Amino acid sequence: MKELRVGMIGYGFMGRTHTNAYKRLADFFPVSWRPALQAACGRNEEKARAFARTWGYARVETDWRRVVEAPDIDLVDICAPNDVHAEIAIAGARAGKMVLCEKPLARTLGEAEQMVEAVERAGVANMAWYNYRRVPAIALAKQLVDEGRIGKPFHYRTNFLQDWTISPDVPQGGAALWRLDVHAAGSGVTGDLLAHNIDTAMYLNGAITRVVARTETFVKERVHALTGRTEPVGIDDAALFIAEFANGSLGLFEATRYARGHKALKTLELNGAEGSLRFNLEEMEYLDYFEYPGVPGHVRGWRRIHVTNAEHPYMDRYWVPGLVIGYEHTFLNTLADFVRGLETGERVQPDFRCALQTQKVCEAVLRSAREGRWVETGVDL
Ligand code: SOE
Repeated sequence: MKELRVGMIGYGFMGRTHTNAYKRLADFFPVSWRPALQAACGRNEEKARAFARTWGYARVETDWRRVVEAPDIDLVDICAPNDVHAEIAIAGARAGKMVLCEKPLARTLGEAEQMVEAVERAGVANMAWYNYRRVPAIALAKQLVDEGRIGKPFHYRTNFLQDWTISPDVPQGGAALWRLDVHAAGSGVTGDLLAHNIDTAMYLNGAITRVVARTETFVKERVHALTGRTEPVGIDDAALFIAEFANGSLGLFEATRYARGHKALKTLELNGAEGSLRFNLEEMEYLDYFEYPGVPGHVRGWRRIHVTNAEHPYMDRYWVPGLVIGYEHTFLNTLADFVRGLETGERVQPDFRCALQTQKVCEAVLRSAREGRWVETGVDL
Protein backbone atom coordinates (compact mmCIF):
# COMPACT_ATOMS: atom_id res chain seq x y z
CA MET A 1 0.00 0.00 0.00
CA LYS A 2 1.20 3.45 -0.93
CA GLU A 3 0.89 6.26 1.57
CA LEU A 4 -1.18 9.32 0.75
CA ARG A 5 0.29 11.88 3.12
CA VAL A 6 -2.35 14.48 3.92
CA GLY A 7 -1.83 18.09 4.94
CA MET A 8 -5.15 19.39 6.29
CA ILE A 9 -5.66 23.15 6.29
CA GLY A 10 -8.52 24.04 8.61
CA TYR A 11 -9.94 22.39 11.68
CA GLY A 12 -13.60 23.30 11.63
CA PHE A 13 -16.67 21.30 10.65
CA MET A 14 -15.27 20.42 7.21
CA GLY A 15 -11.84 19.58 8.59
CA ARG A 16 -13.61 16.95 10.67
CA THR A 17 -15.75 15.50 7.88
CA HIS A 18 -12.77 15.15 5.56
CA THR A 19 -10.47 13.76 8.23
CA ASN A 20 -13.05 11.14 9.13
CA ALA A 21 -13.01 10.08 5.48
CA TYR A 22 -9.20 9.78 5.40
CA LYS A 23 -9.27 7.70 8.57
CA ARG A 24 -11.91 5.25 7.41
CA LEU A 25 -11.10 4.98 3.71
CA ALA A 26 -8.97 1.84 3.77
CA ASP A 27 -11.36 0.17 6.24
CA PHE A 28 -14.25 0.29 3.78
CA PHE A 29 -12.76 0.52 0.29
CA PRO A 30 -10.22 -1.77 -1.40
CA VAL A 31 -7.78 1.02 -2.27
CA SER A 32 -4.05 0.80 -2.84
CA TRP A 33 -3.37 4.16 -1.17
CA ARG A 34 -3.63 4.53 2.59
CA PRO A 35 -4.08 8.11 3.84
CA ALA A 36 -1.59 9.18 6.51
CA LEU A 37 -2.61 12.16 8.65
CA GLN A 38 0.66 14.02 8.38
CA ALA A 39 -0.08 17.63 9.36
CA ALA A 40 -3.01 19.70 10.57
CA CYS A 41 -2.82 23.42 10.09
CA GLY A 42 -4.80 26.32 11.53
CA ARG A 43 -4.18 29.91 12.55
CA ASN A 44 -5.15 29.31 16.16
CA GLU A 45 -2.42 27.05 17.51
CA GLU A 46 -4.35 25.85 20.53
CA LYS A 47 -7.33 24.83 18.44
CA ALA A 48 -5.11 23.26 15.79
CA ARG A 49 -3.37 21.22 18.49
CA ALA A 50 -6.64 20.06 19.97
CA PHE A 51 -7.88 19.08 16.51
CA ALA A 52 -4.66 17.22 15.70
CA ARG A 53 -4.77 15.40 19.04
CA THR A 54 -8.38 14.33 18.65
CA TRP A 55 -8.10 13.12 15.09
CA GLY A 56 -4.54 11.80 15.15
CA TYR A 57 -2.48 14.15 12.97
CA ALA A 58 1.26 13.67 13.40
CA ARG A 59 2.14 17.36 13.61
CA VAL A 60 0.67 20.84 13.77
CA GLU A 61 1.41 23.93 11.69
CA THR A 62 0.05 27.45 12.01
CA ASP A 63 1.23 28.70 8.62
CA TRP A 64 -0.29 26.91 5.62
CA ARG A 65 2.83 27.67 3.56
CA ARG A 66 4.77 25.18 5.68
CA VAL A 67 2.29 22.47 4.75
CA VAL A 68 2.29 23.33 1.07
CA GLU A 69 6.09 23.32 0.95
CA ALA A 70 6.69 20.26 3.13
CA PRO A 71 8.36 17.37 1.28
CA ASP A 72 6.45 14.82 3.36
CA ILE A 73 3.01 15.98 2.15
CA ASP A 74 1.42 14.55 -1.02
CA LEU A 75 -2.02 16.10 -0.80
CA VAL A 76 -3.15 19.48 0.47
CA ASP A 77 -6.78 19.58 1.56
CA ILE A 78 -8.28 23.08 1.91
CA CYS A 79 -10.97 23.30 4.58
CA ALA A 80 -10.21 26.88 5.54
CA PRO A 81 -12.59 29.80 4.83
CA ASN A 82 -13.23 30.71 1.19
CA ASP A 83 -10.96 33.78 1.18
CA VAL A 84 -7.84 31.63 1.33
CA HIS A 85 -8.88 28.85 -1.08
CA ALA A 86 -7.27 30.41 -4.15
CA GLU A 87 -3.96 31.36 -2.59
CA ILE A 88 -3.45 27.95 -0.97
CA ALA A 89 -4.61 25.96 -3.99
CA ILE A 90 -2.36 27.86 -6.38
CA ALA A 91 0.65 27.51 -4.08
CA GLY A 92 -0.14 23.82 -3.55
CA ALA A 93 -0.33 23.17 -7.29
CA ARG A 94 2.93 25.03 -7.88
CA ALA A 95 4.57 22.88 -5.22
CA GLY A 96 3.38 19.79 -7.12
CA LYS A 97 0.86 18.67 -4.50
CA MET A 98 -2.50 17.13 -5.20
CA VAL A 99 -5.09 19.70 -4.19
CA LEU A 100 -8.53 19.03 -2.77
CA CYS A 101 -10.74 21.97 -1.90
CA GLU A 102 -13.95 22.36 0.05
CA LYS A 103 -16.81 24.04 -1.83
CA PRO A 104 -17.39 26.59 -3.18
CA LEU A 105 -14.16 26.50 -5.13
CA ALA A 106 -13.59 30.22 -4.53
CA ARG A 107 -15.21 33.52 -3.65
CA THR A 108 -15.33 34.71 -7.25
CA LEU A 109 -15.13 33.41 -10.77
CA GLY A 110 -11.78 35.17 -11.24
CA GLU A 111 -10.24 33.32 -8.30
CA ALA A 112 -11.72 30.02 -9.47
CA GLU A 113 -10.28 30.49 -12.95
CA GLN A 114 -6.81 31.05 -11.52
CA MET A 115 -7.14 27.90 -9.45
CA VAL A 116 -8.11 25.83 -12.48
CA GLU A 117 -5.22 27.29 -14.43
CA ALA A 118 -2.78 26.46 -11.63
CA VAL A 119 -3.78 22.81 -11.17
CA GLU A 120 -3.99 22.15 -14.90
CA ARG A 121 -0.64 23.80 -15.60
CA ALA A 122 0.99 21.78 -12.81
CA GLY A 123 -0.81 18.61 -13.88
CA VAL A 124 -1.75 17.74 -10.30
CA ALA A 125 -4.78 15.71 -9.26
CA ASN A 126 -7.55 17.96 -7.96
CA MET A 127 -11.13 17.83 -6.80
CA ALA A 128 -13.77 19.99 -5.11
CA TRP A 129 -15.74 18.40 -2.29
CA TYR A 130 -19.29 18.58 -3.62
CA ASN A 131 -20.11 15.66 -1.37
CA TYR A 132 -23.85 15.34 -2.08
CA ARG A 133 -23.15 13.74 -5.47
CA ARG A 134 -22.05 10.74 -3.46
CA VAL A 135 -25.21 10.30 -1.44
CA PRO A 136 -26.07 6.81 -2.74
CA ALA A 137 -29.64 7.88 -3.57
CA ILE A 138 -28.37 10.82 -5.65
CA ALA A 139 -25.80 8.61 -7.38
CA LEU A 140 -28.66 6.20 -8.11
CA ALA A 141 -30.70 9.09 -9.51
CA LYS A 142 -27.82 9.78 -11.89
CA GLN A 143 -27.79 6.12 -12.90
CA LEU A 144 -31.53 6.19 -13.65
CA VAL A 145 -31.11 9.35 -15.74
CA ASP A 146 -28.22 7.76 -17.65
CA GLU A 147 -30.30 4.64 -18.22
CA GLY A 148 -32.86 6.84 -19.99
CA ARG A 149 -35.60 6.16 -17.44
CA ILE A 150 -36.65 9.79 -17.09
CA GLY A 151 -36.85 10.49 -20.80
CA LYS A 152 -36.95 14.03 -22.07
CA PRO A 153 -36.56 16.26 -18.99
CA PHE A 154 -38.99 19.15 -18.46
CA HIS A 155 -38.51 20.40 -14.91
CA TYR A 156 -35.83 20.44 -12.23
CA ARG A 157 -36.70 21.99 -8.88
CA THR A 158 -34.59 22.10 -5.81
CA ASN A 159 -34.13 23.87 -2.51
CA PHE A 160 -31.73 24.09 0.40
CA LEU A 161 -33.35 25.56 3.48
CA GLN A 162 -31.82 26.50 6.81
CA ASP A 163 -32.79 28.86 9.64
CA TRP A 164 -29.66 29.48 11.70
CA THR A 165 -29.08 33.18 10.91
CA ILE A 166 -32.57 34.59 11.53
CA SER A 167 -31.59 36.31 14.77
CA PRO A 168 -29.97 39.73 14.17
CA ASP A 169 -27.84 38.97 17.25
CA VAL A 170 -25.79 36.39 15.36
CA PRO A 171 -22.49 38.18 14.63
CA GLN A 172 -20.66 38.03 11.33
CA GLY A 173 -17.02 37.07 10.89
CA GLY A 174 -14.55 35.01 12.87
CA ALA A 175 -14.48 31.28 13.57
CA ALA A 176 -17.60 29.43 12.42
CA LEU A 177 -19.35 32.68 11.45
CA TRP A 178 -17.10 33.67 8.57
CA ARG A 179 -19.91 32.41 6.29
CA LEU A 180 -21.76 35.62 7.15
CA ASP A 181 -18.82 37.89 6.29
CA VAL A 182 -18.79 38.70 2.58
CA HIS A 183 -15.03 39.34 2.54
CA ALA A 184 -14.32 35.85 3.85
CA ALA A 185 -17.13 33.97 2.12
CA GLY A 186 -17.55 35.85 -1.18
CA SER A 187 -21.32 35.45 -1.03
CA GLY A 188 -23.97 34.11 1.32
CA VAL A 189 -26.31 31.25 0.53
CA THR A 190 -25.38 31.40 -3.15
CA GLY A 191 -21.86 30.08 -2.57
CA ASP A 192 -22.72 28.09 0.53
CA LEU A 193 -25.98 26.33 -0.31
CA LEU A 194 -27.02 27.04 -3.89
CA ALA A 195 -23.58 25.94 -5.05
CA HIS A 196 -24.33 22.43 -3.74
CA ASN A 197 -27.66 22.36 -5.53
CA ILE A 198 -26.20 23.75 -8.74
CA ASP A 199 -23.51 21.07 -8.72
CA THR A 200 -26.09 18.34 -8.11
CA ALA A 201 -28.40 19.80 -10.77
CA MET A 202 -25.73 19.93 -13.46
CA TYR A 203 -24.57 16.42 -12.48
CA LEU A 204 -28.10 15.09 -13.01
CA ASN A 205 -29.51 17.37 -15.69
CA GLY A 206 -26.62 18.94 -17.57
CA ALA A 207 -25.47 22.50 -18.13
CA ILE A 208 -27.40 25.54 -16.92
CA THR A 209 -27.24 28.15 -19.65
CA ARG A 210 -29.24 31.18 -18.40
CA VAL A 211 -30.58 32.40 -15.08
CA VAL A 212 -32.74 35.13 -13.64
CA ALA A 213 -32.39 35.63 -9.91
CA ARG A 214 -33.54 37.54 -6.86
CA THR A 215 -31.51 37.68 -3.67
CA GLU A 216 -32.29 39.31 -0.35
CA THR A 217 -30.34 40.36 2.72
CA PHE A 218 -32.90 40.38 5.50
CA VAL A 219 -30.59 41.56 8.27
CA LYS A 220 -28.69 44.55 6.96
CA GLU A 221 -26.20 45.08 9.81
CA ARG A 222 -24.51 42.74 12.24
CA VAL A 223 -21.75 43.03 14.79
CA HIS A 224 -18.49 41.85 13.30
CA ALA A 225 -16.92 39.32 15.64
CA LEU A 226 -13.39 40.43 14.77
CA THR A 227 -13.79 44.22 14.97
CA GLY A 228 -16.56 44.41 17.58
CA ARG A 229 -18.28 47.06 15.41
CA THR A 230 -21.70 46.90 13.81
CA GLU A 231 -21.05 46.65 10.09
CA PRO A 232 -23.18 46.33 6.95
CA VAL A 233 -23.95 42.75 5.91
CA GLY A 234 -22.72 42.05 2.40
CA ILE A 235 -23.96 38.51 1.91
CA ASP A 236 -27.20 37.24 0.40
CA ASP A 237 -29.38 35.66 3.10
CA ALA A 238 -31.68 34.10 0.53
CA ALA A 239 -31.36 33.46 -3.19
CA LEU A 240 -33.96 32.29 -5.67
CA PHE A 241 -33.52 31.77 -9.37
CA ILE A 242 -35.12 30.39 -12.50
CA ALA A 243 -32.80 28.50 -14.82
CA GLU A 244 -32.73 27.25 -18.37
CA PHE A 245 -30.84 24.03 -18.99
CA ALA A 246 -29.06 23.23 -22.25
CA ASN A 247 -31.39 20.21 -22.66
CA GLY A 248 -34.41 22.51 -22.86
CA SER A 249 -35.76 21.92 -19.35
CA LEU A 250 -36.55 24.62 -16.79
CA GLY A 251 -35.13 24.86 -13.28
CA LEU A 252 -36.36 26.45 -10.08
CA PHE A 253 -33.83 26.96 -7.27
CA GLU A 254 -34.27 28.31 -3.74
CA ALA A 255 -31.75 28.62 -0.91
CA THR A 256 -32.18 30.47 2.34
CA ARG A 257 -31.03 30.62 5.95
CA TYR A 258 -34.40 32.14 6.93
CA ALA A 259 -36.77 29.17 6.58
CA ARG A 260 -37.80 28.86 10.22
CA GLY A 261 -37.93 25.20 11.24
CA HIS A 262 -35.56 23.92 8.59
CA LYS A 263 -32.02 22.90 9.57
CA ALA A 264 -30.76 21.46 6.31
CA LEU A 265 -33.65 20.56 4.06
CA LYS A 266 -32.08 19.81 0.71
CA THR A 267 -34.51 18.51 -1.88
CA LEU A 268 -34.61 17.92 -5.59
CA GLU A 269 -37.16 16.76 -8.12
CA LEU A 270 -36.67 15.99 -11.79
CA ASN A 271 -39.66 15.48 -14.06
CA GLY A 272 -39.31 13.97 -17.51
CA ALA A 273 -41.61 12.51 -20.14
CA GLU A 274 -41.00 8.94 -19.01
CA GLY A 275 -40.55 9.36 -15.28
CA SER A 276 -39.72 11.51 -12.30
CA LEU A 277 -37.20 11.43 -9.45
CA ARG A 278 -37.45 12.98 -5.99
CA PHE A 279 -34.94 13.22 -3.14
CA ASN A 280 -34.98 14.75 0.34
CA LEU A 281 -31.81 14.90 2.45
CA GLU A 282 -33.80 14.42 5.67
CA GLU A 283 -34.61 10.91 4.41
CA MET A 284 -31.37 10.44 2.55
CA GLU A 285 -31.56 6.66 2.26
CA TYR A 286 -34.58 6.93 -0.06
CA LEU A 287 -34.99 7.84 -3.71
CA ASP A 288 -38.53 8.28 -4.99
CA TYR A 289 -39.06 7.20 -8.59
CA PHE A 290 -42.14 7.46 -10.76
CA GLU A 291 -42.03 5.16 -13.76
CA TYR A 292 -44.51 5.83 -16.56
CA PRO A 293 -43.96 3.61 -19.62
CA GLY A 294 -45.09 0.01 -19.50
CA VAL A 295 -46.67 0.30 -16.04
CA PRO A 296 -50.42 -0.44 -16.13
CA GLY A 297 -52.49 2.49 -14.87
CA HIS A 298 -53.95 0.69 -11.85
CA VAL A 299 -50.50 0.07 -10.31
CA ARG A 300 -48.79 3.21 -11.57
CA GLY A 301 -47.47 5.44 -8.80
CA TRP A 302 -44.45 6.78 -6.96
CA ARG A 303 -42.06 4.03 -5.87
CA ARG A 304 -39.90 4.56 -2.79
CA ILE A 305 -36.53 2.88 -3.28
CA HIS A 306 -34.67 2.11 -0.06
CA VAL A 307 -31.16 2.67 -1.39
CA THR A 308 -29.38 0.11 0.78
CA ASN A 309 -28.90 -2.89 -1.53
CA ALA A 310 -25.50 -4.10 -2.63
CA GLU A 311 -26.39 -3.18 -6.22
CA HIS A 312 -26.93 0.45 -5.22
CA PRO A 313 -24.02 2.90 -5.59
CA TYR A 314 -21.41 2.49 -2.82
CA MET A 315 -23.65 0.27 -0.68
CA ASP A 316 -21.68 -2.92 -1.30
CA ARG A 317 -18.89 -1.35 0.79
CA TYR A 318 -21.01 -1.00 3.92
CA TRP A 319 -23.53 -3.13 5.81
CA VAL A 320 -26.29 -5.49 4.73
CA PRO A 321 -29.47 -4.56 2.80
CA GLY A 322 -31.85 -2.42 4.83
CA LEU A 323 -29.16 -0.81 6.99
CA VAL A 324 -28.37 2.82 6.31
CA ILE A 325 -25.30 4.99 6.04
CA GLY A 326 -25.15 8.74 6.74
CA TYR A 327 -23.85 12.18 5.92
CA GLU A 328 -20.25 11.36 6.82
CA HIS A 329 -20.17 8.52 4.29
CA THR A 330 -20.75 10.96 1.43
CA PHE A 331 -17.24 12.27 2.11
CA LEU A 332 -15.85 8.74 2.37
CA ASN A 333 -17.45 7.83 -0.98
CA THR A 334 -16.04 11.01 -2.53
CA LEU A 335 -12.55 10.24 -1.30
CA ALA A 336 -12.80 6.63 -2.45
CA ASP A 337 -13.62 7.81 -5.97
CA PHE A 338 -10.78 10.33 -5.91
CA VAL A 339 -8.29 7.65 -4.87
CA ARG A 340 -9.65 5.24 -7.48
CA GLY A 341 -8.92 8.03 -9.99
CA LEU A 342 -5.30 8.11 -8.80
CA GLU A 343 -5.11 4.39 -9.41
CA THR A 344 -6.75 4.34 -12.84
CA GLY A 345 -5.77 7.77 -14.16
CA GLU A 346 -9.46 8.63 -14.60
CA ARG A 347 -10.39 12.31 -14.01
CA VAL A 348 -12.84 11.94 -11.19
CA GLN A 349 -15.46 14.66 -11.02
CA PRO A 350 -16.03 17.28 -9.82
CA ASP A 351 -12.49 18.39 -10.53
CA PHE A 352 -11.64 22.10 -10.38
CA ARG A 353 -12.70 22.67 -13.99
CA CYS A 354 -16.06 21.10 -13.26
CA ALA A 355 -16.43 23.14 -10.03
CA LEU A 356 -15.64 26.22 -12.13
CA GLN A 357 -18.89 25.62 -14.05
CA THR A 358 -20.82 25.81 -10.77
CA GLN A 359 -18.92 28.98 -9.91
CA LYS A 360 -20.04 30.46 -13.25
CA VAL A 361 -23.67 29.81 -12.38
CA CYS A 362 -23.22 31.32 -8.90
CA GLU A 363 -21.66 34.41 -10.42
CA ALA A 364 -24.48 34.68 -12.97
CA VAL A 365 -27.07 34.37 -10.17
CA LEU A 366 -25.50 37.20 -8.16
CA ARG A 367 -25.16 39.36 -11.24
CA SER A 368 -28.71 38.72 -12.35
CA ALA A 369 -30.00 39.66 -8.89
CA ARG A 370 -27.95 42.87 -8.97
CA GLU A 371 -28.97 43.86 -12.47
CA GLY A 372 -32.52 42.49 -12.49
CA ARG A 373 -32.25 40.66 -15.79
CA TRP A 374 -31.53 37.30 -17.38
CA VAL A 375 -27.79 36.46 -17.46
CA GLU A 376 -25.99 33.88 -19.59
CA THR A 377 -23.87 31.60 -17.41
CA GLY A 378 -21.14 30.78 -19.91
CA VAL A 379 -21.04 27.19 -18.60
CA ASP A 380 -19.04 24.88 -20.92
CA LEU A 381 -21.41 22.69 -22.87
C1 SOE B 1 -23.83 25.68 6.09
O1 SOE B 1 -24.61 25.63 7.23
C2 SOE B 1 -23.41 24.28 5.68
O2 SOE B 1 -22.63 23.74 6.70
C3 SOE B 1 -22.60 24.33 4.39
O3 SOE B 1 -21.43 25.10 4.52
C4 SOE B 1 -22.28 22.93 3.95
O4 SOE B 1 -21.55 22.92 2.75
C5 SOE B 1 -23.60 22.18 3.78
O5 SOE B 1 -23.38 20.89 3.32
C6 SOE B 1 -24.37 22.16 5.07
O6 SOE B 1 -24.56 23.49 5.48
